[in-house]
Amino acid sequence: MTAMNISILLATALVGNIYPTPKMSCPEGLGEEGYRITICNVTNETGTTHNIKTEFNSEAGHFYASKTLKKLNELYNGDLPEMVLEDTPDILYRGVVEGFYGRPWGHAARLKLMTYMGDLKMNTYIYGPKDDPYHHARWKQAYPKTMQREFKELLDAADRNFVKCYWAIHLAEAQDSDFPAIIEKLESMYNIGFRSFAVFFDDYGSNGSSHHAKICNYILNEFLKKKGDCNKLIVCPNVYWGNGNNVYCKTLGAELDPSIEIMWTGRTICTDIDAKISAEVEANYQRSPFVWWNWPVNDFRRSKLLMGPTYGVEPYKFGGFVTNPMENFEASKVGIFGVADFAWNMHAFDSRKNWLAAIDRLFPYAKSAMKRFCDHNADPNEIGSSPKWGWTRRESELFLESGKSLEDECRDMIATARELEVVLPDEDPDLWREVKNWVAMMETVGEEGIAVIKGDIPAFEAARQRKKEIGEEQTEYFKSMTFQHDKRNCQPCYVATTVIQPQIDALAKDMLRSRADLYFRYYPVIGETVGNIANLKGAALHGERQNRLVVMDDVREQIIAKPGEWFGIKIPDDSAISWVWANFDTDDVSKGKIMLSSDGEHWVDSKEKTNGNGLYTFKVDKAWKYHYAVWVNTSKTETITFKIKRFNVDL
Ligand code: 14T
Repeated sequence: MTAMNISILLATALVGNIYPTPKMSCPEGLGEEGYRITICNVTNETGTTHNIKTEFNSEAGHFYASKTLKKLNELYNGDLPEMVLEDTPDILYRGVVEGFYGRPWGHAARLKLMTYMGDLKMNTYIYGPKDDPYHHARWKQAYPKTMQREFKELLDAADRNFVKCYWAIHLAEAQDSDFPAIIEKLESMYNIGFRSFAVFFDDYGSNGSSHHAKICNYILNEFLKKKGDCNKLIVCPNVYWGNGNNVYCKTLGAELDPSIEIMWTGRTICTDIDAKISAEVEANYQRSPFVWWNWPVNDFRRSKLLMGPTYGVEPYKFGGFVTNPMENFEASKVGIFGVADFAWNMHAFDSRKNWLAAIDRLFPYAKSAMKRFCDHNADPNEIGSSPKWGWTRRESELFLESGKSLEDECRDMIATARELEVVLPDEDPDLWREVKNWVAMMETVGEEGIAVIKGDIPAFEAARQRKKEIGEEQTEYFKSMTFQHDKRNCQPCYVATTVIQPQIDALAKDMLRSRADLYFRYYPVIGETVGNIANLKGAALHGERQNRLVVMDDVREQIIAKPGEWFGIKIPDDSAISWVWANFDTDDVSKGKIMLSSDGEHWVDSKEKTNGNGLYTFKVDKAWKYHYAVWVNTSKTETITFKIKRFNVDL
C-alpha cells in the first residue's frame, strides 16, 4: 500500500471514539513519543488479512501505538480498514500533580491512576500532597518502611505505563544550612527508585527567588547531574500565578538553570488560561510555562464535587500541563480524562464530546444517571459563597439545554439518585464511598423542588431537615480525618447550587411569604442595609453573607447624601461587629463619619479617618456588641456624592 492520508471518513470515525484524540497526520514528524500505524489489507478466498505495521522512536511510542491499535480493534470489531495513522502529543509533559490540601489519595488509588494515565497517554505524575509530612512539614525525615515499599510498587506501575513518577519536596522554609539534609533526603528517595524530582515553594514563607534559584541549581548540579539518570527538574515557585511581571518571577526566570521547568497556575490560582498571558509568562520565566492547572481540585470548597466538562484553556506551546485533582480520586477521573485529551491534541479538543465520552467510559453501568449527576456537580461555588475563590464553572448545562421544566428535572434527579443508590455500591464501591452523600443530596434537592412546586410546606421542611442531616454527616466525615488541613475545611455537601437551587429558593420564598416565622427560619436575613438615603434602597442592597462577612459589593448607583443622611449595615443581635471596611470612590466621604451602635438608637462616633483615598478600615472590639455600622453625612450644608466600592463588616 502506498502511504496515504487518512480519509475524512476514517477521521470522522476516530474523532470522538478514541481518546486522547489522534492527530491522523504529523507533518512535522513523530517526535519522541509519536507513532505511525499503517494497515494494509489483503483479501483472498480464505478471507482478509490485516497487515499492520507500527513505527515509533521510543518504547513509549510503541506503548501508545499498541493502546491505539487496541482501541481501533474494539471500534471496528477486528475488521480494520486500511489506514495510515500518525500521532504525536502536543505537550511533552502531560499528567497529574497530587498537590492538594487534605487527605492524600493513598496507595491503592495511585496504583489505579498509573494504569488510567497509561490508557490516556499521560506520562507525568507528580507526588506532592500538602498533608504528607515527609513532603512538607517534616521533609528531613525518611519515609516509614511501609510507605517506602508502596513507593517501590508505585514506581513499577509507573514504569509499566510509561509514566515519569516525580517525587516533590516542599522547601519553602529551607535555609542554606539545610543543603546537606536536602541531598540526604533526595538520596534516600533515589534509593527507593525515584528518578524524577520536583521542588515546591508554594504557599509558605518565602526566602526570595534568588535563594529559591540557588537551592534548585544546587540540586541540579550537586545531585541530578551527578546521578546522570534523572529526568528534568520541575519547580513550583512561591509566586505561581499572575503574568510573571514581578521581581520574584523575573529573578527566578533569569537565575534558574534554563533546563529547569517552572510551574504556573494561570492569571490567578484557579482560572481559565488564555494564550496572551501564557506568552507574557513565557517571556518573564524565560521558558514556556509548565501549567499546574487547579482544576478539578476542590480543597478550597470541599462541599462541591467538580465533575463537569473540561474547558477554558487556550492552546499554547506549554512546557507541561498537569491537573491538580480533587481528594476524591474516583470522581476526579472525569476531569483527568479531559486534561489528557487536551494535552495530547489541543486543537481538536471538544469539551462536550470529551466529557460525555469520559462518563460513558468510566461509568458504563449508569451512563445517563451519571451524566445527570455530573451535570449538577460542576461549579465550586456553594450556596451563600462568592466565586472569589475558585472561578465559576458552568453547571446544569444539560438541563438548561434540554428545555425541561424544573419539575421534570427534579423528578429525574430523584429517580437518578435512587438508581445510583442501587447500582453504585456494587458496580463501583470506591466511587460510591466518595459520592454517596452528594447522591443523597441530589435526591433531596429534587424532593425540595417538588415540594415547593406543589406548595407543600411539610414536604419542604422534611427535605430541608434531610439536607441538614446529610450535610452534617459529610462534615463529621471530614472532621474524623487525621490530616492537618482536613480539620480546616470541614464543610457539608451541596449539589446543583448554580441553576437548580436558586430556582427552588425563589419558589420557596414565594411559598413562605405569608408565613414569616418559616420564611426567616429558612432564609434568615443575615445582614441588611439600613439608612435614609433616598436612592439607596431595595433588595439589591441587602448585605450578602460571605462566611464571616456581611458585604455590600460593587453598588452601581451614584449615592447622593444630603446633610444628616446616612446608610450602613445592620447585623443580627446574636453576633457582633469585629471589623469595618468601607471603601468609596472619593475621599469626599471624609466630610462625614462612621458611627457604631448596638440598638440603632444610641450612636457612638468611631472617630476613624479615611486613608486619604476614601477607605476606612478598622477593628472594633467585639465586647461592645455593635450591631450597626453606618456612614453619616455630618456636614451641616454640603451634599456629598459618591459610589460605594465595597462596604463590609466582619462578624
Ligand atoms: F503551588 C500551586 F501551584 C498551588 O496551586 N498551590 C496550592 C495547592 O496546593 C492547592 O491545591 C490549590 C487549590 O486550592 O491552591 C494552592 O493553595 C492555596 C492558595 C491560596 F492562595 C490555598 C489557599 C490559598 F489561600
